[in-house]
Amino acid sequence: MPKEIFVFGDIELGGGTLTDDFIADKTLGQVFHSFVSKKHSVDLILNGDTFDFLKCPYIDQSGKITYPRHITAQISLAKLNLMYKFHHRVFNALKEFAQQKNHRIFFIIGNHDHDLFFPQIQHHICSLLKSQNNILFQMAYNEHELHIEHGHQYDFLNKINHRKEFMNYQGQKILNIPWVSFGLISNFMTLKEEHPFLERIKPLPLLFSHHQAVASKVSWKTIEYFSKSVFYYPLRYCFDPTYVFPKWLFREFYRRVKNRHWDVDKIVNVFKRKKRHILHKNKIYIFGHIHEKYIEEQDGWVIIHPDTWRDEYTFNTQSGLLIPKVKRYVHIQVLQNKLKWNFVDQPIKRKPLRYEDVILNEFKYLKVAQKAENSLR
Ligand SMILES: [Mn+2]
Repeated sequence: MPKEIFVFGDIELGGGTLTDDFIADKTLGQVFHSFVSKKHSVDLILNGDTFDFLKCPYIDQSGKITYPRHITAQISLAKLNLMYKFHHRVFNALKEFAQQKNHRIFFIIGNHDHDLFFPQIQHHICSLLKSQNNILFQMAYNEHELHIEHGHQYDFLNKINHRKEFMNYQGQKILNIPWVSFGLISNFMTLKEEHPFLERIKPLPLLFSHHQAVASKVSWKTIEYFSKSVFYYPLRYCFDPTYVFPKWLFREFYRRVKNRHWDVDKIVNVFKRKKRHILHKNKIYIFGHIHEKYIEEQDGWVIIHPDTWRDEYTFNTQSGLLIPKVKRYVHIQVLQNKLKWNFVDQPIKRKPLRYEDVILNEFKYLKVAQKAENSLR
């Protein structure tokens, strides 16, 4: 076997709080662990949003939970330490993998882990994984006629300014994240804490049609943030670069509020439109960002979405059941003159949950789900 490549998208490790939706520690740890003993060359690609820094709170020494919008390296480090503490099983498996000299780990940067741009964060991850030269932080992976990137650069609401990753605020270097991310941090985390389970239920429009109260809260909060961003924040915080309003969002935002359209747009279509002239250059394209399974095969190339590793459910309205989504990764073999790929699905061994039960006590079912996920297999 000359070389193998494994691709995982949207793992979204959080800080173990109400806003952490990753519970598959046992399964993911075991899967990573199964790669350790491979003697040949192996690239493990974590395709963006590996860490959910965006929804992870900052907990200070007094134990106070906040979601600061001025994100310094020190704040990101505190969040990373929380994630390490709660998901040490996953980190340990990564650490063992990284000890093998033929193995490399690529952290592809996504919109939830923009914090990976901080050199201090990269350095700290290397020290947690006790390795250095085989751990890489990149926007994309381009080897063996294989193109892998998170995909948020084709989603104009979540697109990051790659030429300006940081801003200056009161003499400190802070992250320059998209306007939507600032909005999420400052306005929607309390709602997420009130309804920590609901956001795991897909598709969102279907959930909203069943849960009018939350649907209207989201709409009102959005309208409030939008109007304040136009009429109030730029004046109130005129020296704060995190409150600058991007005018071009105006039209899109209006459309989304009107249609209650909160799912991410199909990035594949944007990608194909923008990169049409170079599509033939690679054989396989892998994206994340959209939590969906997707395969599109054309003459000589294929586009793949392997879906997310966070805890999500498909809402079956007929039966009223929430079906846990399959966790999946992409396996690629680099053979002498061709690439071979396949999906590897992890079987679901958990029982579906009843939607009616879950909305009555979301907190209870967070625990039920976590327990079920980690006691099986
Ligand atoms: Mn993303």
